[in-house]
Amino acid sequence: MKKSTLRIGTLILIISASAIVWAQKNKTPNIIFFFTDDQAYDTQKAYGNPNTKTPNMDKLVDKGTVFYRHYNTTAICMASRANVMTGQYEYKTGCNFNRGALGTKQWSTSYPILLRQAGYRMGFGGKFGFAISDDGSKTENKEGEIARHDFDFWVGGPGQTSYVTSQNKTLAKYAEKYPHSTRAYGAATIDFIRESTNKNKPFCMSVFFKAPHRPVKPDPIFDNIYKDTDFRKLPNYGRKAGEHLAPQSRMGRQYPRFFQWGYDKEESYQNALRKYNQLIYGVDYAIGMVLEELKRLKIDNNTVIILSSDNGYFNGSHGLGSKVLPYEEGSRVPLIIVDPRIKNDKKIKKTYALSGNVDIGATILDVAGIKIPSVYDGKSLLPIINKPNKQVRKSLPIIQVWGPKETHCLTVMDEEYKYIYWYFQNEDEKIFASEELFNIKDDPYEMVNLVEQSDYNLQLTKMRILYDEQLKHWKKEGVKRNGYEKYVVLFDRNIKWDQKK
Ligand SMILES: [Ca+2]
Repeated sequence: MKKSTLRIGTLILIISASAIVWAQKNKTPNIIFFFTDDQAYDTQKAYGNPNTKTPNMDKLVDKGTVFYRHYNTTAICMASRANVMTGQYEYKTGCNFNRGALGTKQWSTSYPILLRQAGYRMGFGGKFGFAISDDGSKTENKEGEIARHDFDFWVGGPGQTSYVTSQNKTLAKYAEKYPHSTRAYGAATIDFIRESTNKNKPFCMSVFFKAPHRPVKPDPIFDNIYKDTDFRKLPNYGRKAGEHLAPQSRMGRQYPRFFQWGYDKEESYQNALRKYNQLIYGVDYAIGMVLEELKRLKIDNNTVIILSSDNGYFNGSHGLGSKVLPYEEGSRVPLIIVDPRIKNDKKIKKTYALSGNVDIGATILDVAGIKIPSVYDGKSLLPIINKPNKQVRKSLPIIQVWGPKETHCLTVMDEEYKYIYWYFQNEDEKIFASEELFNIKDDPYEMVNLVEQSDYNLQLTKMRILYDEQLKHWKKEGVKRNGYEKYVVLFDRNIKWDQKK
């Protein structure tokens, strides 16, 4: 009797254990999206910088897929954040600092709303970065105030937020242990994960770090990390390496910032790079806190992790500082996706397939098993992770209509080339509308404009066609508010300047 009871007991144990394994295998995956602010691609060893220390981001690289040609379709905070959440280009969101808020219609199909409807527990931390309203107002300093009601857990803040934890209302309770906000976001994420697992619900956490955005105030506990490091310079560093670029590219705040932010002198360059990378080290530490917790809770095998940034950073490339412009250092950023559901040996480790910030929202929906709305410009990147040499898009735009009008331009890229059209003219100063064509594969630092080289006529024609198609899409689907309508004329290559004026 005793023996058979034992056998039945063992059998039950085996059955229930396999049921748990089965359930875990088929369980809805959790999602953690780490989003940094102003992190250039050149900030990790995986992207070619030997001087950087990012041990936890390196772990993501080891387990995930590294996207080498990932771009922000608008390379500045507010617009980029709206792109990421809605899966739509800026001319469809109508949202940028000096243009206006995101409409409620666009927000209604954002990934946070759709995942929550599908039963996910939704968390948000950090700089939300845009307002949501239909009255066209920018609602300064109210970013996130409407969105917070669409999340189950909220440690977000309006405006730029603060590196001082106690100065962020929603984060203040972490201030004693973590006085610098970067680590506090790690601690808050851990709390959210614990709450969600206790409730037995799949979760999606978006951690929008403030770092490494200015002010230059890294966590002092990491002051020693780079104190002896001398950062190398990219081949396109310095003012001379910008002389061949369109004059319009020098007409915004990016140009004086080369001097203002100290990239011109060796000592101040090193100091700027040390502090900038120290801010990223703080993010790396917070990511490490979260990874450890996932492992401890044994949910790391069912949690998809995405790491990216809202725009790049010039750090002196082409004699520029800051972001905004469509050149590589301004618009290209890291993207790493870890999907532990795919076996390591089958996973694509790195890809040169073109991807954009609009693809992140679409990918998150796909991970959650939710149909991607037809209004999305973004495509799921999961097929790329699963199949070598797979592409999900043939072209990608970069939209620049922020700041001084002189710097406004539209860019298109395909798998090899980048084409930029600068519409602005000032005949008195001999500035004319111009085009730039770069072969990103052979010339990743954009040192040779191929427009005047007859050998590249065919490629130029091809890129002009792609450009015209993009503008047609703008005309057809762009919002009719916040001043976006006029660009279908301004950016038209075939309309003369006199008619544009
Ligand atoms: Ca930013």
